[in-house]
Amino acid sequence: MAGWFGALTKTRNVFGKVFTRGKKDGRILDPDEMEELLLRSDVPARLVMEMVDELDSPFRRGTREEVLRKRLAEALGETRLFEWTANAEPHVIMLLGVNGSGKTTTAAKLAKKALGQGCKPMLCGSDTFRAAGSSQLKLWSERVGCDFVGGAMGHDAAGVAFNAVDAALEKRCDFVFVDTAGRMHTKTPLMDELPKMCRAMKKRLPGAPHDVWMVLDASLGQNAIIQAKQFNEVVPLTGIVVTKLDGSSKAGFLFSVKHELNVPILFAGLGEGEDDLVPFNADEFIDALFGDAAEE
Ligand SMILES: Nc1nc2c(ncn2[C@@H]2O[C@H](COP(=O)(O)OP(=O)(O)O)[C@@H](O)[C@H]2O)c(=O)[nH]1
Ligand SMILES: [Mg+2]
Repeated sequence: MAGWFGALTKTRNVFGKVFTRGKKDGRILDPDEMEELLLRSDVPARLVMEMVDELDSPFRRGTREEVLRKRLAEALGETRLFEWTANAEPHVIMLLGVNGSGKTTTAAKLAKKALGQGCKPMLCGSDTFRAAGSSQLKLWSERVGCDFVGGAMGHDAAGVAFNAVDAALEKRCDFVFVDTAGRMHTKTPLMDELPKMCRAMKKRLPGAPHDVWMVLDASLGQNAIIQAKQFNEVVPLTGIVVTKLDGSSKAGFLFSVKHELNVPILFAGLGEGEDDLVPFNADEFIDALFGDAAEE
């Protein structure tokens, strides 16, 4: 299983230079150089300006690394752990995002996690937009060993979601992970399908979907935030799953999530394998960004 430190190599290569290889000719980076590095890893500009000012201030409290860590930790906010509990009724979690962000893989990884916690998951393949959309998740359900309800291409996604909740109630599942078709946040008809799916699930199980998680591809950096804001306007998000942290040099965008969306980051994808999903942990994330860079 991939770990934080290995996964964040690319972002650290940019970010970590602030302290390690950032000492040019034996001197510490000047504020402009530091600003450029932080911006390159997609740390939000507002935060970069504040941090650089503070780092440079004669009234700075603590080492520069301490100041930076404290500011970054504040920007991330407290780590929120998702609780895996067996439920009297299925807890329905809908996964949204643009094409290729990692929704299907994440649904499978979550089902595997639920099984590992002694819970009974159901996977719902409601990506009826593409021929392989639902069958891809069906294969995953066979691999991880859990129930599956899906629909063929062209089927009504809301109907598929309804059927999955119905089956999950009957089979007494603890969780339903509803994989959805990838959609661009700018395409109105497809975006309109999301509230319709929610209404369909609610008809069968009041309260469903209990959670709506946006799956964000870390390699998109700040663009991922723009997408999430638009989805959030159509269906209010309750959590973020960040994928492909392992391939991204722009993981600094995560420092925008609390300020821009005020939604917790719950899980992080650190690789393609079914076990490469870990609970998001703010301290581990920040530690992995700094590496063993020590300063002053
Ligand atoms: N490296 C890496 N690849 C991932 C991760 N999550 C998903 N992928 C890959 O991203 C691609 C698209 O994933 P998929 O789940 O089909 O995206 P979807 O279109 O949102 O359903 C696949 O090749 C996945 O293996 C991750 O955390 N790390
Ligand atoms: Mg998919």
